[in-house]
Amino acid sequence: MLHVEGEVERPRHFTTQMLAGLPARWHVLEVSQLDPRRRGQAVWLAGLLDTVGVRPQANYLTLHASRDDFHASVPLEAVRERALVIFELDGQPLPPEQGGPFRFLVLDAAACKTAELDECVNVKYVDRLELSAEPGRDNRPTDDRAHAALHSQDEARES
Ligand SMILES: Nc1nc2c(c(=O)[nH]1)N[C@H]1C(S)=C(S)[C@@H](COP(=O)(O)O)O[C@H]1N2
Ligand SMILES: [Mo]
Repeated sequence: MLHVEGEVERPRHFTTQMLAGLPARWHVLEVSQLDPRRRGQAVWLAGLLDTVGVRPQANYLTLHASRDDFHASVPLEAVRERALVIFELDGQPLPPEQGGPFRFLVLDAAACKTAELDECVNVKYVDRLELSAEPGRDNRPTDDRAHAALHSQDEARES
């Protein structure tokens, strides 16, 4: 389940099926056309936000993955028009090896640690999108060692 909550008019959650049922104009049928390293069907963040109604005081978007306790918080305006949630692959829910059931994706994110909006913000297993006035929880790695450790954990899990 993907929850969208915080500074929104109508907090709600989505299942894979509910995402699939959103208007076609909010869907990207094959995300590899926008980012060749990713596959699957996605919905634009802007579409999700449209369904909940963003309050004017919402300045930050925080992505929560409770599965591995990973969190990232970014300025909403920076991602509003260029982020997606990937939710389906080959007609099935996105598998966990690909970061499913829901994976956040920012197009043209910078390389890790080079900017606030880096690839580390492509949160896997995201289960909650939280809008807030102030920055939210963020435990992305801040130095090389922490970052390398996180990636080796990732590889261990994926192999
Ligand atoms: N839930 C979760 N999402 C995560 C991470 C993580 O450890 N947990 N690592 C991040 C980091 S640091 C990077 S660089 C990208 C890597 O994604 P990729 O392996 O698909 O390229 O995922 C990001 N999303
Ligand atoms: Mo990263």
